[in-house]
Amino acid sequence: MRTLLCTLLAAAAIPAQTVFSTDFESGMPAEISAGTATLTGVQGYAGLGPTGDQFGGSFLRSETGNTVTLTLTNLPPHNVVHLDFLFAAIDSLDGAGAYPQGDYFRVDVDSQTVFREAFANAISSQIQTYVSPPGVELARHADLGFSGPGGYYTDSAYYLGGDPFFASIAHSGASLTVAFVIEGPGIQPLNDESWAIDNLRIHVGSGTVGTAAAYGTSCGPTLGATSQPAIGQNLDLAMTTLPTGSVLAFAAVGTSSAHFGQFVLPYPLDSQGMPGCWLVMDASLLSAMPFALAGGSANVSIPIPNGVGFVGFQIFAQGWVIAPGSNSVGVVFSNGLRIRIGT
Ligand SMILES: [Ca+2]
Ligand SMILES: [Ca+2]
Ligand SMILES: [Ca+2]
Repeated sequence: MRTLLCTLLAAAAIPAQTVFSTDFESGMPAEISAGTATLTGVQGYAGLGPTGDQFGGSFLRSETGNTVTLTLTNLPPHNVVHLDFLFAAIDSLDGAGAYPQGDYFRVDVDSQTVFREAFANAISSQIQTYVSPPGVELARHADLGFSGPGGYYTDSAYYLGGDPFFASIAHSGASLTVAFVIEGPGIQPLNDESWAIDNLRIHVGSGTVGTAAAYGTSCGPTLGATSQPAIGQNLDLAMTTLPTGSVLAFAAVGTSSAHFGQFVLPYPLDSQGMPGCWLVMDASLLSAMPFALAGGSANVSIPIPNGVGFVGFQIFAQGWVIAPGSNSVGVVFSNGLRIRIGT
């Protein structure tokens, strides 16, 4: 079944591709125009980051007010770009406000600003506008080297590539320009405040926001999704309003809500002893994945393979429940769920 799913989905979308990657260990990449930024040892940042993607060796360190630009050309077809990098907020960056406050890390894609947030390290009352999602903040107000320790010179580290925002920037052109800068009214000299990036990687692919929407008619149970369908994640389905006496519950998943063999969907099951029930998908991928029954509801997690090749694909799910006495057959069907797999 998994093989079938993979085969079907792989044919449906553009595969992911890494089009640029540097850990800044082999000199300045030709694609980067660094201005006054230099390759510098990472000092106390070494080892911070998710497994396999940690600060190490050298990174590209810049004073505030200086722009670092990455230019890529001849990109393959895509509609989403993932800016994947580690970000070091070094020394006394001052957050939002007026001088010495006003230190905004800004990222422009093809000259359009896609990110501009203030970072604050110096004192706790300063305003950092960036709110990091889980897993993104690696260190905050820590002494990681450069100026200090002590005084205003604590440091912070972030895996900005792990922020879903940076993973799904709309872009489809054959060339890409990404400009990184800390700008604003608060810029100060290198040894007062600075920033750096490491493990800069650019991935392109096709990106889609996952959705799950109910359709069709139920003759008892209600099917819904409790997580967003996304590659590499479990899709969590829940059935509620189960008939009294339900003993087993199953999920069926298919690729069509229009045809099941020679039958046109939705197909009424009244003549099969299940009045008011309808078959609303073709069950071509799964016909009987069991739910866990608990009280009056039922839950199942369906793993979605981790590959951008699966993004954008549409599948259809329906629940069915064995409930003796609910009708002459003892089986009832839920509504359908139209599911689009996202990133
Ligand atoms: Ca490095
Ligand atoms: Ca420091
Ligand atoms: Ca400042």
